Amino acid sequence: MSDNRSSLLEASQGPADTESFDSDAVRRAIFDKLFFVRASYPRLATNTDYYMALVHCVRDMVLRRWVSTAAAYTETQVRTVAYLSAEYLMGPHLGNNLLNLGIYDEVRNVIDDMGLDFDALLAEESEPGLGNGGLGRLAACFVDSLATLEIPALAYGIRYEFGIFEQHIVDGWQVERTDKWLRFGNPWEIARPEWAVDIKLGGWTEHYTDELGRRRVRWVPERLVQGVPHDTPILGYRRNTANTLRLWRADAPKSFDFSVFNRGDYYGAVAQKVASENLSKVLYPNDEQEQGKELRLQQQYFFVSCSLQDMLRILETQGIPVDRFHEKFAVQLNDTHPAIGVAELMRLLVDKFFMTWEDAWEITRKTFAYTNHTLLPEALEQWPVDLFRRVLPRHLEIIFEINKRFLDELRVRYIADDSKVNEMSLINESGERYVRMAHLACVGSHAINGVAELHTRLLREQVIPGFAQLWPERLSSKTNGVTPRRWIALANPRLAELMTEALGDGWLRDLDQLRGLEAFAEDAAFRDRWRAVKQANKHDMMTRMRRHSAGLVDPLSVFDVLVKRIHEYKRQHLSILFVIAQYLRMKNGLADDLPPRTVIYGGKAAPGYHFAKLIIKLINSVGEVVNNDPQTRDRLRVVFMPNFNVTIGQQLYPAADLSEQISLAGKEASGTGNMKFQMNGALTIGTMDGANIEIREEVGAQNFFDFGLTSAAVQRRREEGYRPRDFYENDAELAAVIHLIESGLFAHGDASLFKPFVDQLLDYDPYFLLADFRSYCDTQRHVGETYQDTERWVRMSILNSARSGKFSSDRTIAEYCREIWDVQPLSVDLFVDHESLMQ
Ligand code: NBG
Repeated sequence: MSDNRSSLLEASQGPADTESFDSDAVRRAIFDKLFFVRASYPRLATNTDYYMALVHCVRDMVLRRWVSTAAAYTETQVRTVAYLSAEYLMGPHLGNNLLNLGIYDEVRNVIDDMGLDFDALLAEESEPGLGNGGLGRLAACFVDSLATLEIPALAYGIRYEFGIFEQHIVDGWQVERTDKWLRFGNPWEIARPEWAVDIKLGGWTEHYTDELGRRRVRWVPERLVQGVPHDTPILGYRRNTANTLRLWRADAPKSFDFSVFNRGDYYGAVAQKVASENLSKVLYPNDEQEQGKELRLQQQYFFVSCSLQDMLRILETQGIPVDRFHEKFAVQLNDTHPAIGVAELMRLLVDKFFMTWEDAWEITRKTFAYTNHTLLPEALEQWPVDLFRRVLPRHLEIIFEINKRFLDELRVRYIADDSKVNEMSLINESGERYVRMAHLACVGSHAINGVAELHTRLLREQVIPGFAQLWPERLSSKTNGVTPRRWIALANPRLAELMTEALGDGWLRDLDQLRGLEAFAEDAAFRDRWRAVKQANKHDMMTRMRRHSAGLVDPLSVFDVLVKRIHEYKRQHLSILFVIAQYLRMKNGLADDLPPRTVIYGGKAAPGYHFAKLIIKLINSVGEVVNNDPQTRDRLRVVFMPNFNVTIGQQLYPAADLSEQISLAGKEASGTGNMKFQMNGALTIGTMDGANIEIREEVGAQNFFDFGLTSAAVQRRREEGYRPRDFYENDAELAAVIHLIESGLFAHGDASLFKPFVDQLLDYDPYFLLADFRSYCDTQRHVGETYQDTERWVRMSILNSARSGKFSSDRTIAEYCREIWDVQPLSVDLFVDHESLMQ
């Protein structure tokens, strides 16, 4: 064996964990990869080359676990979770894999010793932004926890060629640029063309009687598309388990008819191929809003059908009969995007496997479970019946049949109550007819869940009351969580080290152990160290921000952070109203002796959401005035961090003193950023919305700054008739803030720019900013006073982290496993050598 082979094998098999880490072998392996993968050598190598070389070494180590896991699952035929999600916001893989392998510091040292900049290599990775926001990031945290808890799982989705757009800020406005995350190739994935599947689209159906006299349906499609799986390993933390993230790329069909070429229609044939590839071309950049675009329905059907066909292939490989589908797979629908799966599984079982409708329906219902992620009515997916028929003619028939049977059940149950039938029908018949995807998901699932307690209650009472009444036992709450591996250990190594020093490292897999920090909150020396960590993180952030914003930010100021998608219901504009109020106070010499503040915003607006884009412009415009005013700039700063994503989140959460979670109560299903801040020791100013309520419950009211109307109060106000102008007329400070915006001060004298903004607030204000303004400002001032008392603040900060155990996604996933999926962990043995698998 050549030297090269042996060092590669050593590196891929040797450093199974920290104890056996062999620095020399890893260094040699990196040089080998530089040579054999990048065709380069040290004098020529760029950071990209070194990054790729390192990734290939790490990949080898992960692959060994991946193949061992696949072997364990195949041999044991174990029950498996199939998570269906149109979005995964994974964040960069390299650091996370090093952490999970337990060799992060060791590899950093090797790279340092080579005279390279480890952080610069990590920064080479462009993150796969295959999601919009909370929903996609939740899916990423879930796959991390599934692997760490050693749960057999397959995560299915779409391999978008272009993920969420890159946000640039030009003259204060958001400008979108395409995200070319695949530009340099993706070393983490392995394509599996041998498992490609064909997908039908469009066309018509034919009903006929087969040779045995049975009624059958044939779907004659207008076109075919091929789905090619691209697999990425998802390693558990210090585990041998490496699950699979299987993303489908659309391509021309296997049976692509090249005869068109011969007929001379070369362009026609190529156009067909391009049309196929379009299906996985780009992620729709809207969170919480449905656009009803045909291509989007095609995307959803594409990945769901690919995934279900893939599961059928796995059944066949393992010799499991189709009628045990629901025993092999627990399929989770992440929101309604994959809800078409209910009709697709019915189609496969009835039309392809010739099952009776009743048998197929039983299997389908036992297979699926559905998570709802939103209370916003405009985000509940509905497809016009005509469009649906055009894309999925057979599925429309199946949905009509499901509906007919379902409505008949309702008619028997609720005699003489037609309202029930209209309310719960899968078809909205109130005007143009629509297919209601949430209802399809509810009817086709054995379990339905919300993502926080309040959200689930509002679902029960307001969104799907009929279903909740009909099947109360099916609806439950599974409060969201986030992975402490990425969001503490990787993002905040200083804090992680302090935690581990105090408690040992068990907290990484059992976050409740952070409770042990409570005792340290009373230890002055520990508090000093805790504070020093936060200061160091803020200092790092300051250095980074200097690149994005004019001037210097004071790391001793309160870092007040509001990062999430820009949306009216999330009320970034409420926060900016307070900033303007503070500015006015300072200008009028009324300023209290509150500590200096740096208010940091980040988040993307959907490209077609004009009001959200205007909010970004307002933030930047206020920043321009405040940051350049010598009278205020040392005490108040406004920074908008462009292109907020997972990578930037990892830098920001650890540097925050204050976490802003200020949605209108009753609108934010859960929130997950709120949890990341809490774990990293930020205090929260928040409304009684989503998981904020549960965070406050955990940390105690005295360690949480709550404000604003409750969801019940909002509802009451709405019923009474809300008049925002009353608040404006009765609050001089609020009126002054509004006037200042109206004056054109923030628009270089142009009074028209923010007029739509002011008009909306005064006469409509659908998100009750004016109603909550007073309470918010007063609470913000209370935050400032509290911050002055450093010892108290630090104590509160420690208690916040200490009591964040509930919000680990490990807890969430354990609940899904127990109460919805009925799956057990399977620990994986590492195979010793390849030969053992070859027999
Ligand atoms: C979002 C909610 C958040 C929630 C995440 C994850 C969508 C459609 N919904 O409040 O707005 O935390 O889902 O559950 O993105």
